[in-house]
Amino acid sequence: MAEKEQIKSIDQATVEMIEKAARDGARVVFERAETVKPCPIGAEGSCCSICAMGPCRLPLPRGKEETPEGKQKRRGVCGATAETIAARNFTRKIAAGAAAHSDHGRRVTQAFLDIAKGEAPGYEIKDEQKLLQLALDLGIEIGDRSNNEIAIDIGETLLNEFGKQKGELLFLKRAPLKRQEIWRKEGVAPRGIDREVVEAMHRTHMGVDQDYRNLLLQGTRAALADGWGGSMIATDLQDIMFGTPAPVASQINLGVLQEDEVNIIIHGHEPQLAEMLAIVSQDREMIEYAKSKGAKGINLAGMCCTANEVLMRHGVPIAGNFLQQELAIVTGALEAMVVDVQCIMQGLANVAQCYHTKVITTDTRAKIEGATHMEFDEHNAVESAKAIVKAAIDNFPNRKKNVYIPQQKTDLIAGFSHETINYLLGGLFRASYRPLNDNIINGRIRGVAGVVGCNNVRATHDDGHVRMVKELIKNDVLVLQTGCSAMACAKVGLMVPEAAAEYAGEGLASVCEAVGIPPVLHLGACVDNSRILIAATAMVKDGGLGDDISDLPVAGAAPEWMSEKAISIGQYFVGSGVFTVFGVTWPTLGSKEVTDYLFKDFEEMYGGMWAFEPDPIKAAHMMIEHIDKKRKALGIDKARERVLYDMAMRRELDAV
Ligand code: BF8
Repeated sequence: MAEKEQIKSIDQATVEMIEKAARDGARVVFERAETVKPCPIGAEGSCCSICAMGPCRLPLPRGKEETPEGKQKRRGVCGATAETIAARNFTRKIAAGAAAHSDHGRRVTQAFLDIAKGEAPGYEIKDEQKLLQLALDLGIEIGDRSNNEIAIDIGETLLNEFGKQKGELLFLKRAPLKRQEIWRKEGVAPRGIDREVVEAMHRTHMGVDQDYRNLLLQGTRAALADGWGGSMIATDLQDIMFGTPAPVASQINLGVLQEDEVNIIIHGHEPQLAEMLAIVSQDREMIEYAKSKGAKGINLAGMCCTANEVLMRHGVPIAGNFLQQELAIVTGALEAMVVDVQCIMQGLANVAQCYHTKVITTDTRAKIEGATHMEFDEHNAVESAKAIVKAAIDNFPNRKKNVYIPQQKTDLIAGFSHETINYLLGGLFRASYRPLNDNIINGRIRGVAGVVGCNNVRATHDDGHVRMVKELIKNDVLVLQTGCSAMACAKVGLMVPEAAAEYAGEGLASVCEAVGIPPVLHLGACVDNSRILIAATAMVKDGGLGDDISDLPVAGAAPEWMSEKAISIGQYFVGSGVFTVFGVTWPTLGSKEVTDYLFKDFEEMYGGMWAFEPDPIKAAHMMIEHIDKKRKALGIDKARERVLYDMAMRRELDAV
């Protein structure tokens, strides 16, 4: 029977651009995916390529149960079992994901120190309150010292977290006490960020750690070093340098590109360059220069997580998520695609050959053959950014005839940092999570879900995110989002307050309407998943919902994941006590023992566990079931049954 053709995207702008790419002869990811099929053995984690005696491919017997003898024989050349191979591959994914976020965190910390020392003109410390709070958290003296003096101590203390060899990461102390005890008991409290990544790589080298449980222990430790280390450091310092996000309105989708302006997309992850481009692209001198080339102005838009960073802090519009990156070039209206690190497809340079777009790499760690390299230097940020904007403007007259910008763009509200949620819920003078906890306890809000992660071309673009999130909010689950997942839901209009009345269950809608928030909150980029850890901790600390993150009626998901960073994120959520379900594919299916260990035994150890379910509606119901299980354990399941929304309750809500 012929394979059923997968719908490529639920997003009309994406569909139109895929068709245009085909007409223009540009090969994009959607087409490449048709010719390059995933290796089924590698996909389930059963291909070992860590030494030159292999690669050893150990497929599961198809269509029948594996016999004990067959299992004994299913070994690599060195004797490695399918369990060891699956766990090794999984741990390496965590190490790579943790390394990516943490190296991001390191560069941010170095930039922070440069700013504090006055060596990075053009930047400044924007959020003094958060700076002082962080100093208090880290036990750094405030006294009558200047912000820069305090910031130098903070920067040096946090930079030390990367290379630290013993003890525990400082931010672990932010977690609920019970969680810290679990980490110590299980032996997974990270010592230093780099140390855990390096040890994970060492242990997965040929002939080192060959006990899958012990391998996954190190995987958990490296992942926690990401969530409660590298990522959390990145989020905190970015907020201090560039401002803690507050609610901001903007628009999303390829329709934000402008036909008569110089279009520049900033794509990647670290916000230092994007922050400067946001300023420089509004510079009068630059705008005049653009006009001299026949454009009406300069239009900066974002893509992937950099987009989230500059959206959250400046309201810069988003052109699209991961699978739309090449399609932005296909519009024929993009003068420059400026990239730094992570999630940047090499195909960009190839697609750009069909159009006039300049692909500009800016980071010494990430170059692409065929792209123009213009190094961004934080010490000379204004000039570096101006040179990039000027290169884009110079490219405007080179536009060809094949310009078509799809119409689609959607309004959204973003900017929901932990601090903002605290303030919105509790008010300036009594900022707290109390109203959220109360509404969970009384059942108007059933629970909270973090839905995050990528697009994956092996599943219909955006479909998993949108269907899952709609199902969750319909069932009164408040949804927190980051990354490309947030963009998928923003594109269909779930991130405006009016979405509550249209899509949310009655309980959730009533709370959203009273507070004036959308039922789906945008918390930022992927490093900002650390905001979700802090939000969960704040819920525990506010009381009434148990004494650990694993007691909360919460769940996590990445329905369209593709990146190793997503595996690291999932592992640190699980290791922090959160039930987490992934879609599309699962990378340990080649070993039942390893999969059972992650899906079942982990719950005993960490209170959180993994699950895999490609159907987003079924996955949403697994999350709801878990939330209900936690409500029952807390003794608040009855409250939900009694919820009837009479006028008195609505008035009470209005007073929140
Ligand atoms: O860090 S969600 S595709 S852009 S990995 Fe990449 Fe995935 Fe998007 Fe951001 Ni996160």
